[in-house]
Amino acid sequence: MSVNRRTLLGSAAGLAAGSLAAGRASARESEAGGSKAGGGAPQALASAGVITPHVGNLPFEMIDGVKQFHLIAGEFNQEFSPGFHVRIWGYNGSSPGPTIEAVEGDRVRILVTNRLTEATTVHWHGMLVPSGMDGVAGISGPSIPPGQTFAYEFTLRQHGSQMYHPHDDEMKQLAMGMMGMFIIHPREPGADAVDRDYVWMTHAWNIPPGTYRPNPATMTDFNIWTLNGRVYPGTAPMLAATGQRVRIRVGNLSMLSHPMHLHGHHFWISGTDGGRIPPERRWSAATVNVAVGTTRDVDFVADNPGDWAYHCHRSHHTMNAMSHTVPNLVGVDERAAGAEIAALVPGYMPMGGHGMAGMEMGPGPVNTAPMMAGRGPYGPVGMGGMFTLLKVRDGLTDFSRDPGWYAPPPGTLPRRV
Ligand SMILES: [Cu+2]
Repeated sequence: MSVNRRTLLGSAAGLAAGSLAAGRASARESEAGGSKAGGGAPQALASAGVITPHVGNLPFEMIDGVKQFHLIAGEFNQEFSPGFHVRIWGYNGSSPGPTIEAVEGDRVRILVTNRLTEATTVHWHGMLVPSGMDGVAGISGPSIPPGQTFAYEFTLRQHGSQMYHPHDDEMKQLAMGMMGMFIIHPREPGADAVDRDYVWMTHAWNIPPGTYRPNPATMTDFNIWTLNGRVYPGTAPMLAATGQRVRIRVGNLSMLSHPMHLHGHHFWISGTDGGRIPPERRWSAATVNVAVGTTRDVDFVADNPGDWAYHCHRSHHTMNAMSHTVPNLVGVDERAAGAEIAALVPGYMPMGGHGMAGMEMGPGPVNTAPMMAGRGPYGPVGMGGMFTLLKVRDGLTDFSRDPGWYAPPPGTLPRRV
């Protein structure tokens, strides 16, 4: 269990690359709530590489000293939260696509198979690649026609949290979900190594309730806000044992910025798409704005046991499909009218005039996510969208399952006076 990332990544070339990749994939799947977790090995690996909840990391093969990855662009169904399915585009069956993870100095080859009905490219966002490998349609090099596979190949001259996305029919392809993270570890992480290294991609979608495909023509009117292609309460919690060093990396290729806020801890803003920030230039905060087209890494010690919210601080971004075209009813007593309407429309509930946070959504259109949902030990959570939890527990060793709700010690709950 004391294998550190440097030892592990350093020895990666000497291992059967496929088995390492497979081990990592199963560690990620167990993190995402999947069932493929094995015995102890994935545990060790989980603390060595990045963890991309719900999505996992892309396996690679070592071929003549080159790490070879394979991205497959295509259309598929994805469950954003229980019962809410969307028809979107992405890579290898998910949006965001699986995280590509490598080490500064690696030679990488990324095969890209295009199973879309239109041409695509991959742009390596924030990465120092030769001009011809930059993936801008019409300029850098050829686009990939439908049905064909092209190889991008370059040497990683940098470290940091970078991204990948198409630069061909970009507005539609990004809106449909084509994006992923490309994490490059420093060759010598030194004191910068962490125990738990989480990766999230934010995204904004316009999926009117009752429909299945995002509308890529939307400019500002989004109604679904995802973390790794999931909305709360469908998002997995992040886990840490008390005292562990944790990193959270966030990439944003949506059309709005997301101020990501962590409860119970201060963090150091420790990296951008320009790479890791030297320690003397880091900055302490509890919120970091992840602007459009950027990434941010934050590092902290999980020294405060509990269940801590982690969310975008734009409050509409922690809601699911909102009825935001209804009149403003704040201050209106609509209960009498609501009772009359409910007699005609079973399940109708007046909303807007009184607090919405306790409401459980009644029957509505098929295929959408309730505006606010989730239930905790003290009642309704009233959240959706870009919201999840950091669960910090003393002596946590099993990271393959949710440890349940935190039990606050006596004297640490608000009391009635
Ligand atoms: Cu946001």
